[in-house]
Amino acid sequence: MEKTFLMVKPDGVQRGLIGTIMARFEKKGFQLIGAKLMQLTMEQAEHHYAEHVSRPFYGELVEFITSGPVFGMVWMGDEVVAHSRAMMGKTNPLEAAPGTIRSDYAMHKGINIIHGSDSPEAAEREIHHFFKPEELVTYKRCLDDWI
Ligand code: DAT
Ligand code: MG
Repeated sequence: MEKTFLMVKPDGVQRGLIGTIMARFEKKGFQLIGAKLMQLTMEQAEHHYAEHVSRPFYGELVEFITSGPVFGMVWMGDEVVAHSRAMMGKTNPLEAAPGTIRSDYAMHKGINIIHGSDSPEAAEREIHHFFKPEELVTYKRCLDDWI
């Protein structure tokens, strides 16, 4: 079953949106298999955003993501990567479709509430980076036949 790594960014944590965001993924039907509050180190931030190292916004990006606690989550379900990207909306909240997380709760492209893996391969990499195997719990849900 596909997995993804989602992370409520420091703006979402400070604004009290962890529960609101988790509720969207729970109600959709995805299964939570891991979650934790983390204060990222500069090393973790640089590793996580390594693909953006040459972009002009990179300095601000790692500064922002280490500016306060983040809430990391691992969710599981059919095509959870694509579904969660759709539920998040485009990077720039101005371009995100109404009803998406970034459209509903954010205004600025650098301060956009949530991170989500952009492919199943990236998800595997990011889950491995932030979670130990024993921090993930898989279990049978009685509602799986209905989703
Ligand atoms: P996403 O988070 O939608 O996967 P991304 O991987 O292209 O977007 O970029 C990672 C983060 O970097 C993004 O969530 C916010 C920031 N960012 C991206 N493009 C930016 C830009 N043009 N100006 C400022 N911040 C930007
Ligand atoms: Mg990305």
